Amino acid sequence: MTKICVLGLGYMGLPMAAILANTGYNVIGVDINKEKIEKLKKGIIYIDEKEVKAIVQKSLKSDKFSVSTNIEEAEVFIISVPTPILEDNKKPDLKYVKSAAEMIRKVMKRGNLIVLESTVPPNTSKKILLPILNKSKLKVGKDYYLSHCPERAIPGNTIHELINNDRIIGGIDKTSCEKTREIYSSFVKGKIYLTDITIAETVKLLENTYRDINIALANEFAKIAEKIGINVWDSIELANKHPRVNILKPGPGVGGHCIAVDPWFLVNNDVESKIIKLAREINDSMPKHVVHLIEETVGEIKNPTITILGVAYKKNVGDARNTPALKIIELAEKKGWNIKINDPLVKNFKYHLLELEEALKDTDCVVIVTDHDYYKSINLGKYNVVDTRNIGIKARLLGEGLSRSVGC
Ligand code: SAJ
Repeated sequence: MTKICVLGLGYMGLPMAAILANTGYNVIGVDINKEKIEKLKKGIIYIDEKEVKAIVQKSLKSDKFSVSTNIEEAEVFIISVPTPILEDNKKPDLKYVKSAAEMIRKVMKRGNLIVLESTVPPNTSKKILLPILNKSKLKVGKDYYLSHCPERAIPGNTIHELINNDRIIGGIDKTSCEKTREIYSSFVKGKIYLTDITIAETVKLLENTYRDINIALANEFAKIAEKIGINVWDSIELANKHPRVNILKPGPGVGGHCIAVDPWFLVNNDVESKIIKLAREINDSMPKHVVHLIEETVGEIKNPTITILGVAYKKNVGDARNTPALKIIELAEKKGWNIKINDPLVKNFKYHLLELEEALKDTDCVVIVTDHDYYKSINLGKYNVVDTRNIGIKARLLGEGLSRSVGC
C-alpha cells in the first residue's frame, strides 16, 4: 500500500493523517514539535474534538500510523503546516512551508507526489515551493508531481467535513491533479474539482475572505442598529428571509487561525484592496466596541469587577487561538478593571480560568463573549449582563439600541 508522509500534525494535519491511515494507507506523521510526538506516542491527543480523538487513537493503535520528528522516504508527501501572518505588518510568514519543502527535497524520489494543504498566498506553490523542490534535481511533471489541495473543514466538525466537503485540487499539471485525486477520492465523499494550482490557492482565500467581509457587514449593521435604536439580530433574521440574502451574525470579533488571517494573503498581493482590509479593521474593532458596551453597563462604578464568560474563539470548541476575548481582557485590564474569567472548554489560556461560581462572585458585569451551549442553561437573571452573541437572556445586547421600540 502507498506510503504517505504528512508533515505538520496540527488541527488539520493530524486528523488527515489518521483518516488516511484508517483508509488503509501506511502513514507517517511528522512534526518538529518533540512534545507533540511524545504525547501522540503515549496516546495523548491534544485536539479537543471527540471524533478526532477517536479516529487518531484508533489509527495509532493500528500498524498503519506512526509518528516521528524525522521525515522518511515515502510515495506521497502532504504538507499541513501553519501559515501565520507577522503581527507587525500582516505579511505572510511562510517559514514553515519553506522548511517542510526543504525536508522533503532531501528525501524525495522519482514518482513522488507532493500535496500542499496549508492555506497560502497566491503563487506560493509556483514561486516558493517549486524552486525549493527543484533543488532535488528532479523535474516536476516528469520525475515528481505537485498540487495544492486546500483544507476546508471547520474546527468543531473536522472529521465530518474532511470526509464530506467538496475538495478543490489544483495541479501543476494534469497528471499531478489526477494523482492527487486518486489519494483524496479514497476518503472524500464530496465532489472533487480539478483546476490550476494558483486558482486552488486563490479559491481558498476567496472563501474565507467572503466570510470575513460578511461578518464585518453584520458587525457594522450591529453598530448602526444600536444608533437607530433597533435590534440587529431581529433585523438580520428578517432580511435573511429574502431568497438572495444571507447575512452572518455580529459578535465580539473574528477569532481563530483562518478567517482573521487568510484575507491578509490577498491584501498583500500587490493589488489595491479596499474592502478586504476594511473588513479586517471592522472585525478587529469589535473588542473595543464590547468594552464600550461594558462601560455603559457599569456606569459610575469605580474599578468594576467584570466576569468574562467564554474565551474560546467560537462556540462549543476549546480552541482560544486568536480569540477576541483576549483583546477584550487586555483592554479591560488597561482600564484597571478587576477581571474574572471562565470557560468550561478551554484548557490553555494566557489568563487564569476560574470555576463559574467563583467567576460570578461579587461581579459588577457579566460579559458573554462565547456562546457555548453551557452558558445558555445557567441563570444569570440577577446580574448585569453584556451579551455579544445573543444567547437569548436579558442583557445589554450587542447590536441592540437602548431605545428599542415595540411594534406590532
Ligand atoms: N463568526 C462571527 N459571526 C458569524 C460566524 C462566525 O462573528 O456569523 C466568528 C466566530 O465566532 C469566530 C470566527 O468568526 O470567531 C471564525 O469562525 P468560523 O466558524 O466562521 O470559521 P473557522 O475559522 O472556524 O473556519 C473557517 C471555515 N471557513 C469558511 O467557513 C469559509 C472553514 O471551512 C475553513 O476550513 C477554516 O476557516 C480554515 O481552516 O481555513
